[in-house]
This record gives sequence, C-alpha cells and structure tokens, in this order.
Amino acid sequence: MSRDSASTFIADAGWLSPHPSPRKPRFVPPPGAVDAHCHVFGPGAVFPYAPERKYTPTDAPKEALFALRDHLGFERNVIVQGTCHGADNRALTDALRASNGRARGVATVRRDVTDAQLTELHDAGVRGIRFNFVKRLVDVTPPDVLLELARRVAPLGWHVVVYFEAVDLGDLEPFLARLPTTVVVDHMGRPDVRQPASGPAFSRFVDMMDKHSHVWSKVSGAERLSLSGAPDYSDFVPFARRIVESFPDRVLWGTDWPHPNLKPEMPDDGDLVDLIPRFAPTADLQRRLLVSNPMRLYWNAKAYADIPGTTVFDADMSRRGYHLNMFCMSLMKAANRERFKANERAYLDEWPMSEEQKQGVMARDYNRMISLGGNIYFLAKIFATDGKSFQHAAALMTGMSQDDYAKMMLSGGRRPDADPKGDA
Ligand code: 0GY
Repeated sequence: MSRDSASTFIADAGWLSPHPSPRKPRFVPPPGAVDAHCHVFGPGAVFPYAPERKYTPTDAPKEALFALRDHLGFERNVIVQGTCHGADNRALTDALRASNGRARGVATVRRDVTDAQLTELHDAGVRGIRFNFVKRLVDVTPPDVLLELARRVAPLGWHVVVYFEAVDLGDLEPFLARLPTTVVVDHMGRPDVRQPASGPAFSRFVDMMDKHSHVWSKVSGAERLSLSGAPDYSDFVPFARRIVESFPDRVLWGTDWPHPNLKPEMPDDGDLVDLIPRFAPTADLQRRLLVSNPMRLYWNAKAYADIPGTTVFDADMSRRGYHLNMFCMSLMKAANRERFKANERAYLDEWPMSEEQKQGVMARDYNRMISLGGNIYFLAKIFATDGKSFQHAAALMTGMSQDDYAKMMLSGGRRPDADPKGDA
C-alpha cells in the first residue's frame, strides 16, 4: 500500500487506470438502460481513501463516470461503494446527488450507523448495502453483525449486495438464505470459467438461485473472469447466458468501471457492452436485464405510482417519512408546540429526520415534505401550529394565493389553466 499525506494519495505501483477512450458500442442499449455496477473513487483530495483500505486506486470521479454512461448509451448508473472508501460514503453520495436522480447507490455501513444516517443515505439515493467476503479486499465482518445490518435496512426497502469467491458459496449459502432482503450477487459469484457452464461447480450456483427466489445475480465481470480475454470473452458468455435465460427477472448488468485491481490490461468498455446481446439474445431479455429489473430494484418502479402530479403514500413512503410524521404528531402537545416555536432548528434536531426533511419543514415547503414521505394528515399539525388553515396550505402547494385558491374551489375546483376536457 502506498504512503500518503492528509490529502495526497499515490496509486499502488502498477495500478491501471480505465481505458481512456472506449469505442462506441455497436449494440444500442434499450431506452432507459442502467449500468448497475460501477464505482466512483475520490478524488482523494476531496474524498480521502479509507485508512483501512487494501489498495489505493487512481481517482475515478463522477464526471468521468457520467461521461462514460452517455458515451455507451446508458441512462442511469448504480454506483457501488468501493472498498477503498471503507464505510465513508461521501464520494458515493456526492455522485448520487450530482446525478439528477439518474444514479442510485449501494453503500457500506458499519454496526454503529444511526437511523438518521440511514435516512440521509436513502435521501441521497442509496438503496442497498454491500457485504464483501473477498479477503483480498476487506477484513470480513462477522455474519451476525451483517444479519443485524440487513434487518435494519430491510424496513427502508433496501437490499443487500454480496461479493464472494465461488469456493465460498457452500459456506455462505445458509447465511444468504437467512437474509431478510433481496440479495444481489456480484459477478455470478466469480465462477471458474475453465470449467463448463453446465458443469457441477456452476450448477451449484444456479441451484442456489433456483432454491432461493430472493437471490439475484449480476452477469457482469467478463473482464475479470475470462481467461480467453478481450474483445470476445467467449469463455464468459455461456455462464452469463445460463443465468440470464434461467432467471430473466433476477439479473442485472454493469460495466464495473473503473475496473479496480484489474491486470494486466484494462478492457475497452465498448467491448463489454457489445457482449450483452450474446448472453441476452432477445430484445425482451435485454429490456429486462438493462431496464425493468434495475428500475424495479433501485427506482422503485411501480405501475400504480405513475400518476402525474400525485405522490402515492404507500408503505415505502410511510417508512421514509416515519420520523417526519412523528415529529408532526408531537405538535399535538402544547408544550412541544411552544418548544418548536421557540427554536425550530433545535426542536427538529431532536428527531432522526434527514436534513432535507428538516429544511422542508423550516421552509414550510409542503410539496417537498410530501415527496420525502410526509403525509398531509400529519403535516396539517405544522400549519395548525402556525395558526393557518388547510386552505392556506393547499394554496401554497398549488402556487396560488389563498384568495384565488378559495375562488377556484367555490367555482368548481378547476384551475383556469386546467385541461379543457376536464381530465387534468
Ligand atoms: C468490483 C471488484 C473488485 C473490487 C471491488 O470494492 C472493491 O474494491 O469491488 C475486485 O477487486 O474484484 O466489483 O469492483
């Protein structure tokens, strides 16, 4: 490992940077395609690498990742916390926040993570945590601690991403079976591609997925697992194809950019994209692999929630807004209202709410609060505390004056600019 000062890091000797100019792939991903396994590293001067890391990479900042996304024809990223950042998720959340909703994250958290920190990660776009069992990358955390963490993130609707070597599958299967969330296995559990994809070793992995319907797999890692190599990676293809065809609704794909620890050469990411139709040969399989599966897992894509102008308050929103709504309920007591009015910030800081939720309350931005899980029946306690009416809040939310809002409601409840057919 290299030595470093407070903010200057020197990459490990022989460390390879990602391909500087990947070619444009021939395969055009379907609209809305997601690169569901990639990383951001640093920059170390802004987001220092973790003291406990097992390697020091070259910086791989968010701008370069987003440029690659556009170049390859993808719309979204799932950024997975790299082990070189330990459980410091700042580089990850910075990238998520800069993505305009086009990236979700998988974080690393330790046992001492607080509920407020988990809410903060959720608001930044984190939807899972990663358990790493690859000994060259981490000091492995005991399974009982991991199980406890999985139980804590399950109510947020998150899942667990696991990375392990094929030889460890037998030992890990009972643990994977007990996890209370969806489990996503990185790189198909790293099969030995010298053996046949239909052989006993890989069949063990397939059987495990067959038996446990909460287990998904990323069919990524061609550049790591293949011995036949670029640009065809022909020994990798049958493994990925067997998984995609057996479990079309439980597969994800990612570039793995910037390909940490890869030697002796970096892949051209365009070659990796061109592999996709070889293991997902139909348009339907490609759409599930690249769009509908990752959208379901990371963007909570639900047909029933797709109602323009409406936030559906479902179980996920209820979990998300739990502390915000409980804060609102606390305003039922006169003593609490007085303390809130005396110092809003200090009172809000008593609640494990996200910073965004607190800002929403202080700005009396009801639309923002609703988008962060606030329920209008609870939020009503805030405007009641302010001595205001429901009509006042509704006017605020529609961007109208209270007078105009009242007139509109009295004359039938339609905005003057509403759709003339009356269905807007
Ligand atoms: C990968 C694979 C590797 C590294 C990491 O977080 C990491 O450091 O995941 C690896 O070295 O095999 O998926 O990025």
